[in-house]
Amino acid sequence: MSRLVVVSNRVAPIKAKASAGGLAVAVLAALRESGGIWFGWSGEVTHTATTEPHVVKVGKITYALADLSTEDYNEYYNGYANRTLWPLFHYRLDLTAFDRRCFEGYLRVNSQLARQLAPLLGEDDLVWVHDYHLIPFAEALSREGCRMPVGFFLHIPFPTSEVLVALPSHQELIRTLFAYDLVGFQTDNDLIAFHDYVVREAGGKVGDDGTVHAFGRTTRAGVFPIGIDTDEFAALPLTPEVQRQTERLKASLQGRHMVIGVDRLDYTKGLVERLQAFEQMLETYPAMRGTVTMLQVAPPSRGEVPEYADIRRALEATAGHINGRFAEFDWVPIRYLNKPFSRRALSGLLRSSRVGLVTPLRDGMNLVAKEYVAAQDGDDPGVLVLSQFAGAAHQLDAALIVNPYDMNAVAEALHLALTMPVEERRERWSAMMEGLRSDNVAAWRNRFLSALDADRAAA
Ligand code: GDG
Repeated sequence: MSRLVVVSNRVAPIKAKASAGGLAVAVLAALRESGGIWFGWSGEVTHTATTEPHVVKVGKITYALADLSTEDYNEYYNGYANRTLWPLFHYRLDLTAFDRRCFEGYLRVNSQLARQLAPLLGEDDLVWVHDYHLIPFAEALSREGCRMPVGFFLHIPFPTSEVLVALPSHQELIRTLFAYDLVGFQTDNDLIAFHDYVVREAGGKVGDDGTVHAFGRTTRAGVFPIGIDTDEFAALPLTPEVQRQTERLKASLQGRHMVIGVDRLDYTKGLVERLQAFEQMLETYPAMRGTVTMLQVAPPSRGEVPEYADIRRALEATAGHINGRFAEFDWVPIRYLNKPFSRRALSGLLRSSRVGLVTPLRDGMNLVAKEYVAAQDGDDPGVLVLSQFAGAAHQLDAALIVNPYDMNAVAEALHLALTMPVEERRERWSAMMEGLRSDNVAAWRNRFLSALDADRAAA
């Protein structure tokens, strides 16, 4: 069997797993099963970048970690990845900054990283590259003479052509996707947007068999919605420590229902709009005041990017305003926690909540939506209220699907969720849980890797 080599910008912390993002959670689950190499940035910023990665073996996984220089970090990571591609791919043209120097830094770091990985690779390996930081990675690997199959998975949305063409040098960037043997997206919409770009902007062709031709090259593209480790997540709440925490939480709620939101503190997650919808619900339904508490967990993220400081301030102001308006001496409507929790603690919080409110303005998939469902008690499950703009809405259609920009609609859905009879809650939950069990993270990994290996298997 081929060895799996995963490449991603950040590699999950080797010991502490406190606040891994969605990609790291999924990749770790995928690698734990088969073992292999996980290569990426160590998270360290040093005076000069490494020329050889540090290698650490933990169980079945070999971690190969490269350091970045300050210049690399500013141009490749904070600059092009987080201030250009992230906002643009999430349809936030208003927040998209473009700087040619950062684009060059992005290409340079991709080449630098490929040069460090190449000596560790063998021709039987399967290389799986993840996410928008590393779009040009396969092209850089082929310049190093690597010829094994290389696949790419985009965790975030692929924007429509009209948005993508606002990116200077968009052709130069998208052309590099064609150096992969397989390109995977989260949803049909993303694949359609990619095909549309190929045909209308690159003058290319889309074949019936998943092949895509443009820029004088051919690749294959498909949809591979990411899953979670459903059974593992469902079993997490059973530890005594989490049970104690749940008891404390229950005591503090004094019989009130809880609505929960869990998100990295990011402007794509619709946090301000969500709190405003909660406020709207309290305004429209005065009887709900004092009977429900909203808990928003929002660990800080990308703090050095100015737009993230802005969203943090806006969220604090909104939570403060709503609490000031509605709080009583014995009830506060919003509990806002700006810190990370352990996965176990998080699953206990999700399980204790009558409503999971997951309302991103745009999201590749959104694993929290899936984790919320997996964490529920099947006899008395909570209700998921889910944005139509999360990739997860394509699969979790038994959730209450909402438009996160429509504050009144979200407020109505919240009220419906809080008053939904148990039979309906059970029905919706069972339908979603079935899908989450079959389309779990192992299925995602296996489907992607067998598609990537298909040519070699057929030879
Ligand atoms: C990207 C895409 C796509 C959150 N707070 C804590 C914590 N988390 C965990 C959640 C979940 C993960 O982080 C977040 O995943 P999401 O999918 O919700 O969002 P992104 O980080 O934006 O992920 C996204 C994903 O990649 C995978 O393809 O779904 O669309 O944007 O697992 O539980 N974990 C811990 N403490 C926290 O406080 N331990």
